[in-house]
Amino acid sequence: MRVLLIVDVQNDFLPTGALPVPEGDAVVPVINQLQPHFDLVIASQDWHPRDHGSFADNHPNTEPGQTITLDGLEQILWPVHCVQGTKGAAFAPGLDTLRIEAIIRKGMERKIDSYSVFFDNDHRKDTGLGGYLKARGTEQLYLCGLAEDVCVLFSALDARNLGFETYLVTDATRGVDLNKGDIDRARQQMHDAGVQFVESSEIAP
Ligand code: VGL
Ligand code: ZN
Repeated sequence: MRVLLIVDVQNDFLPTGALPVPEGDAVVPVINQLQPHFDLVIASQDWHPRDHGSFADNHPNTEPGQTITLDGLEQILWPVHCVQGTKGAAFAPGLDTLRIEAIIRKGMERKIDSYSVFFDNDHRKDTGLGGYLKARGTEQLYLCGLAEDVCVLFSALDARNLGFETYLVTDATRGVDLNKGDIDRARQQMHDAGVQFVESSEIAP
């Protein structure tokens, strides 16, 4: 059973969005081409309440990019993004959603962020995705989407910890690179954790 997990391909992560990922829109046609080659397609959405603690706007005298302590945990502050029900939180235009069998929404708890699609950033709460994927007989898990050095990274690391044979589709993801080198460091971390790298042409020739 080969599964594709499409991470956070949402308007706010496109180059014109609130938290722009450079070339983020380039992943859409690649992901559409990939989908028919999988037994199961799952997607996630970053889905924050407007008063979410990861928004700089919700803390006086702060700017996006700054780090604060949120409920005892280090938290990078971001621009307001992916607010529940807004256009920014919707899937990117052109993303083929018909084959998506389950959608996991995350980041709904005000006092904790959730980069990984499996757990929040302190592993307090399980989204259930790991159990779902195991129940569905997942053998190989392929990740794609946005952002490579944030939500894709943490999802891939958790996937390895949960024992999945994990792949990153390298041309179906893009990173923010908030601090220069973040994307390279993310790749290194994934490599060290046993994530394998593939190109879409190896899956969908
Ligand atoms: C993400 C920053 C904040 C992501 C979500 O989807 O990579 N990045 N929230
Ligand atoms: Zn977010």
